[in-house]
Amino acid sequence: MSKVFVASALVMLLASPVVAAPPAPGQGDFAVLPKPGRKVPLGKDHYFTYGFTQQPKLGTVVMRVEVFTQDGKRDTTFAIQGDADMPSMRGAHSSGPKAFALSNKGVYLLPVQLVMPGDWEIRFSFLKNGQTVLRGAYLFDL
Ligand SMILES: [Cu+2]
Repeated sequence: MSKVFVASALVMLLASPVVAAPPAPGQGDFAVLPKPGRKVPLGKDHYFTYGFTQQPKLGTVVMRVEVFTQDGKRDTTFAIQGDADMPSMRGAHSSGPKAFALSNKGVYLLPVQLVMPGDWEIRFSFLKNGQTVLRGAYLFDL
């Protein structure tokens, strides 16, 4: 890895925007999402937040997504899918795309199986009226 690459990667990290970044190598058309807890634009009229309900650990963890209109009203009209996998062993533990379930409070929830330590990725697909609005990936280490 060259010094120039490291320096430019560091600059990109420090200047990381709130909007989803362009896809990283190996991410297909899934944009790399901002950190959990941030507001992420979702189409023109919505944003969402996401994050695990607890610090992730080996076993079953729950990913939580909340969607809001730009003026802050909760929106439950999207269909959201999540697919967990390890990028370094693509396909070895893939859950395949699974639908998030809507809780009574209008929170989207998805149980995720984290079966070994290492690098993980959750790919989110947001659909509205059958159309894909956003595809984003959350990368983290366990
Ligand atoms: Cu693995």
